[in-house]
Amino acid sequence: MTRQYLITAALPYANGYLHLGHIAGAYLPADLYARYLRLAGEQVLFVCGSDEHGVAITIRAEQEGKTPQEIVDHYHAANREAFDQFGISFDVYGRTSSPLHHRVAQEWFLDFYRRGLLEERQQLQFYDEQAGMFLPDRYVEGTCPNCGYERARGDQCEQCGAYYDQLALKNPRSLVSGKPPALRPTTHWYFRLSQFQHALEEYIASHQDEWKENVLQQARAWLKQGLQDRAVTRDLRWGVPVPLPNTEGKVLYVWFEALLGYISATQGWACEQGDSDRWQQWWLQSSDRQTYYAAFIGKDNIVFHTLMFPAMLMARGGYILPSNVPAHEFLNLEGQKFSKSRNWSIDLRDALADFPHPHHRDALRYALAMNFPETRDADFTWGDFQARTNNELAAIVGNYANRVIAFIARHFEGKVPVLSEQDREFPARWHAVVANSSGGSSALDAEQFSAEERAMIAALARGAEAIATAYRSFRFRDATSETMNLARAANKFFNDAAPWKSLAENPAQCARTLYTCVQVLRSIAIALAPVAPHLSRSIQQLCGIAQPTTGEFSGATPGPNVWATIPQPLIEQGTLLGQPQRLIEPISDERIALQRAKLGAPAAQLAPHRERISIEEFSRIELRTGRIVSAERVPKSNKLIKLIVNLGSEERQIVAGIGKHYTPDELIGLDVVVVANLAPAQLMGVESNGMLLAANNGERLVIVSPRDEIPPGSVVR
Ligand code: B3M
Ligand code: ZN
Repeated sequence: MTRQYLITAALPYANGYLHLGHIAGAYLPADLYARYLRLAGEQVLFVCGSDEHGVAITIRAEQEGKTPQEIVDHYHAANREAFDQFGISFDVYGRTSSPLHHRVAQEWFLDFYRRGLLEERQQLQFYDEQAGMFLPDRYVEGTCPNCGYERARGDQCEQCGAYYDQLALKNPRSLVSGKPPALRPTTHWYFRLSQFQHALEEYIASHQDEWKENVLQQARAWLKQGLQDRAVTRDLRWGVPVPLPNTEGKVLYVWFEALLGYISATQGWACEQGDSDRWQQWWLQSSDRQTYYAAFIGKDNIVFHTLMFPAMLMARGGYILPSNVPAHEFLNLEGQKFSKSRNWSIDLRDALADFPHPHHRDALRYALAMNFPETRDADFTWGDFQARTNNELAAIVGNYANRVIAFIARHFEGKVPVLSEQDREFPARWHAVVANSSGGSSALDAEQFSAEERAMIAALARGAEAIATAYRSFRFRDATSETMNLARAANKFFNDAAPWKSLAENPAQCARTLYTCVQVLRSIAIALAPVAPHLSRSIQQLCGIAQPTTGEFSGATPGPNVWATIPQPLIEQGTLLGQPQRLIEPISDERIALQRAKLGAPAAQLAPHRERISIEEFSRIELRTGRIVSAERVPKSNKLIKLIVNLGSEERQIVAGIGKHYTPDELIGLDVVVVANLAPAQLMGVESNGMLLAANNGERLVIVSPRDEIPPGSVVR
């Protein structure tokens, strides 16, 4: 029986840029899972795409003054590129606005329609008379019928999570005109979800030992309330048109068709593979194939993936159901909820732009993985990112790689040491011991391996297994910290084996130690590949591996089980290694301060960055410290102040536009920084011979002043 893994990650709305909360919620965990499984030789298909319909898109289009199509084209491309740069290794990234998806969604709707699974209902719906339109859920706001929250949306309450019919809202108002809406009759089609109550109860119960508690709890709460039939059409123009006669102005409900986006994306992938039926291998049940389907989502999508989608798949018949729905809780940012409107957010694309080095991007993956909101909400802070980059990835992994490579460069001509005659059997014995046992140190013969070697090999074997178990059970924080523990063990091995001592006393032993160190370096690179694929590749290259593997085999062609090789010594003696190098530059306090300063700051007022200049261009600017000796207002100007500034060798007259922010009195005696070689200028008839540096925070000017005592005229660089 073939086994395979279908992995989906919630289709992000193409109505905005992804932020790190989204990434930690669904995409990065899904990617870690996919990459680990591929490395373990499993057959994997990793599916995602853009959710391009619904009012999330039309509202955005109105805000930006664009058409919905322009909006989705832009954000689809932007999000796809950001995912790619961040190393999210989807096998396919589809779009729900594609003709293929429209066809698939309409086909499902018609199938349900013909088989009596949809019920046509006349109903009253909120109608905005001023705007002349029916109001979809998100265009109405009111008081939650469940908890009384006053700004609840038309279909779901953000406060308590309740999910209801819009007519249940109390005190409704239209978000288009702000007025209370009228009620008008309209026709919609309801999916008979209630018919699946029993089957879904059994389905959820069958996973009760395996699924996360938060997921089970939400699903059970819904089942307990009793499932209601749900309207799967809407009065809206943007979306998949209802494929029935006389339904002008009606589209399929976005959630109904978006869930089918996983299937249509797979169909698109199959077509690209040149075998349009191949999608069936992934979605249809079969007696000779076992598909484990993991649907990664954030916690706000639980009901759709544990109840609605399974019901649809059951209704259609012959389809597999999610085997697990490993929903994450929410990630906070520096102690507060992510909020784009308060500018308390980090867009993935901004983080990528500010940290362009692939190893820093991996560091961000690592820091996020160590803080995944797996069982409860978690917090991301820039300080933690810095500490994990500098004190863990750089100081433990990077340092180990550098110690090993540098030592070998210096003492072994940059090649994997050749073992002495007496150690000729060492690699074979190592292979044998990891093949014959799960690496328990008892299996390692004390006569054949030193105490340090025994500890190291056992750590590799046990670590590889522990990490694998953690990945397979969706414990990504554990998987990631166990991975770092391998690198810790490697540093300990290097310290304990002390090759700098044996170098002179016992060269054969020194060679054996460094031979071991390189093997371990490769092992670490493989173990790191899911969380830090770019870094993994660089380390493998350092180890002289020509074709690094980081888990990019797709479902069409599964790869070998590379994970199983972690405890093995696979690099040949004499292999030429890479040059010593710093793999991960530490992240400075300044860069972190810059990131923090962006949070909450009104983004519109931050001027965009300018084109880069060379150091030569910069050196043409003469900056010097100066001390203000006198200051007086320029007559008839409330802005200009005439200053005399001591520049050490001379006194300069400078006219500065700071009169609205400083009084002449408070300026006298102040140390400042002056552009000293600026061409003279006349300001309101007064000559100015230089310029003070000042920063503008959008509201006022702040003069730049040296923090410590410094003689006037000192050069500033
Ligand atoms: N577009 C909703 C969200 O981003 C969404 C998921 C669709 S999964 C089929 O929360
Ligand atoms: Zn509520």
